[in-house]
Amino acid sequence: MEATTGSDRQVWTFVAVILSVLAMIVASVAVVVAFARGNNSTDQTAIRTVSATSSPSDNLSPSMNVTLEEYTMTTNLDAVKAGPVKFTIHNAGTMTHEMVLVKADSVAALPLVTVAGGERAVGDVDEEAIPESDLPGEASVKKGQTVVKTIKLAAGNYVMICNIDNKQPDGTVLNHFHRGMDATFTAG
Ligand SMILES: [Cu+2]
Repeated sequence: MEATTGSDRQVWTFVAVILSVLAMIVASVAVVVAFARGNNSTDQTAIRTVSATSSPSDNLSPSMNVTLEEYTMTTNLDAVKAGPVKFTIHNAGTMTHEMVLVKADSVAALPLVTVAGGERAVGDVDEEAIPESDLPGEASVKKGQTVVKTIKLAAGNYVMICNIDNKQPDGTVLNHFHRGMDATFTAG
């Protein structure tokens, strides 16, 4: 009996040691978490202070990435800084695409070709009906290629389109803008 009691005591001492070690681990984790939270809130305060003292356009990027493919146009940003903007335009598709910049409020505001028989098919964007001053720049990009081009942009809303026509074997025209190759952004 006494031997058993002694053994029990040893077991309880062991359990007590394990519990204290666990308690210390839990306490350490709590301290680390509290410290991390504290750091985080300090960072957020710092960011808020910076934003409050700078104008919105100071935070805008002077460069933008554009990806072209059948039949989408995607940008990595919704807004850029007005002035010279460096466009890095990658064609991830299997045919030639273009990026034509138009200073316009929306895709719906673009003039469309309504008369058949001209240079462009009905429903294409009528680039010839857009004033030169609202066409700041464009770039043609072959499949798999990347073109880097800096284009000067006044502040305002912009639409980029690929207005390429591909004549199909049946004689109809496939226009890339029709198929959804457009994107919008602002320069500020
Ligand atoms: Cu295209």
